[in-house]
Amino acid sequence: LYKHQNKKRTLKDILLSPTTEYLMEAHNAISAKIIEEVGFSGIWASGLTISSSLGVRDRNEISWTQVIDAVEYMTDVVDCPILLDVDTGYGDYNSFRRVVKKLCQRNISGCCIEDKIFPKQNSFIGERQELASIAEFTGKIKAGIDHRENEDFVIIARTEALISGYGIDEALRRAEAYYEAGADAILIHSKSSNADEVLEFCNLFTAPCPIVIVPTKYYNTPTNVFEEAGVSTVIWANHSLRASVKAIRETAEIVFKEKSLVSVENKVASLAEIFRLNGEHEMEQIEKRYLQEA
Ligand code: SPV
Ligand code: MG
Repeated sequence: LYKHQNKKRTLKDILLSPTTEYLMEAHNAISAKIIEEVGFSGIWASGLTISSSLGVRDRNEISWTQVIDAVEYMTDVVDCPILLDVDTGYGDYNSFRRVVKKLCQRNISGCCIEDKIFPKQNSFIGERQELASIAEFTGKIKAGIDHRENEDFVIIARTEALISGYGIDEALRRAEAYYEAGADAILIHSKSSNADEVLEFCNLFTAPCPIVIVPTKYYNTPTNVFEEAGVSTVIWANHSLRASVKAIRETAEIVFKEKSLVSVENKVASLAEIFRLNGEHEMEQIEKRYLQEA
């Protein structure tokens, strides 16, 4: 009851906390629940992994209402905040303000919007992806800020300037403009295999604004380097899906080959664990209260 009032911490708390915080990817309710139970303070609802888990590309092939429907299963089962990847905002400033309104109504804690062109492509494919103009993108940020219905709702502006090969000056110019437009944090994305450009950005971006990073490609950088650079929040962006894909394939291959469950039974989650995760135990309580003997 009154679950929505029980969110442990807001996304704003996480972004503004003095120490570096970590969000981990989830793409459905069961992965969200596991991520929260493990101890993460929040969840990254990834566009890449939600799309991929539904069998489609990270190119806005599912509609934004389908994305929100998918995320609603996640918000239903966790108390920790969920940051939703809304790609480019699914259209212009007008589409984005409606998205923000609906996310607030569905109790999603915040969103991250990127400065590319609809329909987007994933940052790790293609060469020089086109960026939105600063004027257009700051208009979108402002429209989102003006239409949030919950004061704790967070809008993170993500610049793809480094991804698109425009260099550090363009990334800084954009980040400063997005901060001025009201973004609660800046996500600086990079596809470099080392953290040099992201660390340079952290050093030169002096606005009093939290910085968020996604070290998918520069995963070798020790995490304390990000902490020392003052990074607010690190997103581990796709590892739940990648872990489950590998585990499903390995299990299926063994079962297929051996025509038997014997060697996998102790390697997969127990059925009891599945019933625990789907909340089956609560029915005992609820039946006592609502299921009267005739
Ligand atoms: C996602 O997880 O969908 C992201 C991060 O946006 S990335 O895949 O690196 O673009
Ligand atoms: Mg994405």
